[in-house]
Amino acid sequence: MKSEQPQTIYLKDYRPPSHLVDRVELDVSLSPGRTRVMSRLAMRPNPLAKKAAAPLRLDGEKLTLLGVSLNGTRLSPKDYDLTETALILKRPPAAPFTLEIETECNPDANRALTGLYRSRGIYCTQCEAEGFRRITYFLDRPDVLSRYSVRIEADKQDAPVLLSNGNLVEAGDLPEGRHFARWEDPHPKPCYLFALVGGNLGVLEDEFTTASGRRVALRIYVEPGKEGDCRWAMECLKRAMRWDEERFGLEYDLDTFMIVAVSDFNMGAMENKGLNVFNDKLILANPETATDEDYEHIEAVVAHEYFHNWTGNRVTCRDWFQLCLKEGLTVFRDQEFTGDVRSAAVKRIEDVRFLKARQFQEDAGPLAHPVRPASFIEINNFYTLTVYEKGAELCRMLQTILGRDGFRKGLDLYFRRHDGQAVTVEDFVAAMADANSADLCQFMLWYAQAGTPELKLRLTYSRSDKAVKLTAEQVLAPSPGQEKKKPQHIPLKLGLIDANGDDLPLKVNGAPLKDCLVHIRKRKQSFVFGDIGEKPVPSLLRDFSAPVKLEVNLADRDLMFLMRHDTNLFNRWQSCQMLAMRLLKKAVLAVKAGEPVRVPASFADALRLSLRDEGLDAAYRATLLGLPGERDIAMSIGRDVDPEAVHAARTAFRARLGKALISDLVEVYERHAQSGAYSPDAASAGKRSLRNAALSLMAASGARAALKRVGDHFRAAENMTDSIAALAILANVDVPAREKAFDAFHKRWRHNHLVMDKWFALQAGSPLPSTLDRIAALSAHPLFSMSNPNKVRALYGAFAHGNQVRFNDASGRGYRIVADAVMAIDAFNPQIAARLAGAFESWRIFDAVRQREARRALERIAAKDGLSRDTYEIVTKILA
Ligand code: B3K
Ligand code: ZN
Repeated sequence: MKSEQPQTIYLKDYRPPSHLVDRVELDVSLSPGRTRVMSRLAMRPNPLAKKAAAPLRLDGEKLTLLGVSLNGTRLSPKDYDLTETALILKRPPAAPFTLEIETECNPDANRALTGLYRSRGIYCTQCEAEGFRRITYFLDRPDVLSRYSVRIEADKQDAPVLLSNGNLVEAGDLPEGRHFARWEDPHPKPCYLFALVGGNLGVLEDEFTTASGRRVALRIYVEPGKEGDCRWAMECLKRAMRWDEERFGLEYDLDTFMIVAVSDFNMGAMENKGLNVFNDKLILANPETATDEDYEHIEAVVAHEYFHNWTGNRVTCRDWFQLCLKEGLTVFRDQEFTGDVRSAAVKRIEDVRFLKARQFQEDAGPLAHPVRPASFIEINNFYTLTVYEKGAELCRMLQTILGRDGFRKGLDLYFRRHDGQAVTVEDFVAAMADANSADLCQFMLWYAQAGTPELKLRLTYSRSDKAVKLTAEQVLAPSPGQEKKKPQHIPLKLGLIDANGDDLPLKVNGAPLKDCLVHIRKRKQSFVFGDIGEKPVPSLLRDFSAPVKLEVNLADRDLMFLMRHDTNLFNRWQSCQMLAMRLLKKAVLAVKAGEPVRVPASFADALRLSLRDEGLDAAYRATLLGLPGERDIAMSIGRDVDPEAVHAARTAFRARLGKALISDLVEVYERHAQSGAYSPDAASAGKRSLRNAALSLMAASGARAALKRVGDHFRAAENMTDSIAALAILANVDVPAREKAFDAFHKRWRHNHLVMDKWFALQAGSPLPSTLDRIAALSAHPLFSMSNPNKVRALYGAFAHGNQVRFNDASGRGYRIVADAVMAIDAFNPQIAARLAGAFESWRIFDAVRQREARRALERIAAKDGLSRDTYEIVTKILA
């Protein structure tokens, strides 16, 4: 363990910056091992800072200081303190001043992929959250906004393309084969939005005319030769730009918008002003190499980063505790975008499925934290599902409470008030409240209290009163550091359905209920709906109107009725999931008792009806076939979980269900065969998704003919979606066709690093016991690399986060494999190591044998010498 304990930073300790930086002039001379950075800062003391004449502390890490000048006079080392993490000017002037700092850094040695580094020879930067301090000494915090002018110089052959934020104002050749470019960004920005790129890049160009008639040049830069694979991303970008104008009245504000795709990137993408940098996985697509899922993902992330231009860049965060202000809101916006350009119901289902599987898990474990955390050790650990996904749910609840127009009014006011500022969650919620004259004080608790509220609903019908009584109780379990919690404002969208499947009008005290929405504000509260002539079936939490765990007294037959009749498509799916979960948990008990697993005929019949319902679109029907996953089942059981039993139960359940539905599945499979050229559009993708879901369930039945069909499907596949669907099925079964398929796939795609990631991931995710040996072998595969985050995610990420049964193998070997990887990666890329270590977060839900093994692995990591702050924080919190 580290000798000195990493420090915790608290929201309550926020102080305004001591100084402001009005202008930043950077002169960067790129060279692989020694890049020189000259920084010229126009600074002044911050009038809002409390302490006058405070020393000026500039953050800096892994830099070599070559010189400092103040107002043109070179400083001597006695004028400043230099530490591992800062340059401190002891007596900065009280009047505005110019500070010049010359430093050197080493992009080639940078494997942490934060600051300036090289990815396959391309210079690029990643500054969020605190990477700028690895480029030069600076007030590296989001509430210091400056105008930037950036001159970049490099070897012309090595880096013919030189980019930074804003507009290109000058470029030219220099002696000795070098050249330069100068970029100016007219918009003041925090340094985390700074970006610089240099390299040999091809470009795909296009144009967009904004609603007010301004022409914007669009450019996507990528490794030469891959420009054609950027076409989809370009289309998505234009769709997103149009959508933001139409839905939120937000136009782009520079003359150019650039995206650069690189292969080594710690996350998905980054919204640097006017110069987004992307993981190439989220840009490159063609039908042969990308699946429908990849296409949809690219669409969402291109849109997300673009949307940040307003929610994040024009209005930014005061401090990193406010991260959800930009991330939750921007995720909400990208979800709405996808819902509008694809199927809204399917998108909502996908998002809720993800939220419940992953964010609820985070909320239930040792890493639980509020959407706006109150403290952290390492901010990079807080780019979490809670901040992003639950953060988006809070925005969605605001829209549900205020209505679509009300939400838009709130957002308009937010931009009117705060354009060009660095603000807080309070500012955002105040704009929402003020624009709608709404009281959102209680709503603020959603930002401060961690954990998923449990919502217990009881419904009773009184024939004599012709009334339905709904009793709601919210239970807020303690989470780390929060023992007692206050009741939250839970918007509950509901319907009452009569025997014909029609929604009954909802009346409370004789008045129609607005938006079919009740507001639960107390710990226990009841509502009475009158004028109800017969006992209805309630449809509750429609569209998942709040991120809560729903518990309700509905019988299996009610759920089946809802699966068939609910007018709310989301809730048909939700009812199906609730019922399936009940049955799967029974299946786990059966497995443990050595009894056969059963699938009630009524459940199979209900699914069959939906499967045959041509009124439902294909993508939607495919979601119904997706049963709760092993992780969902384990979480629902909650303690002393035996993952082998969960796996066996779910497998047996699918086998039974597959058998029961076999002829329908074959029929669906055959009817949805596609001919003609591949198109990534939602309707075609939906058909492939239904067809492949049918194939998967068919194969689960174990029928020989079905497995043969999988092999045929693999060989006949004309696009990556179908290939991967077949390979994913084969990955899970121990048949000779499996190895053959993986070998053939490897042979065909070994030159495409993105496709190979899929090959690694499918093997790592396989529940077969041989997977543990396979991981060891794959980690030595010539195409595997520990320093490429995509490869680490494909192999170790898919294993630790996605393979419950083998990661939690009773032998403890799964834990050991991941712990070894965490320690190896931690030595050079703490962010990636910490994220992988997070896979241990649920260790306490498993049985004692597994807990002992997990603890051992965690303690081994914690004891490692020189462990990074990132991994230290995750591992100690998980062990606490
Ligand atoms: N804002 C970036 C994430 C930065 C993560 C830093 N560790 C991408 C995004 O959410 O849009
Ligand atoms: Zn984002």
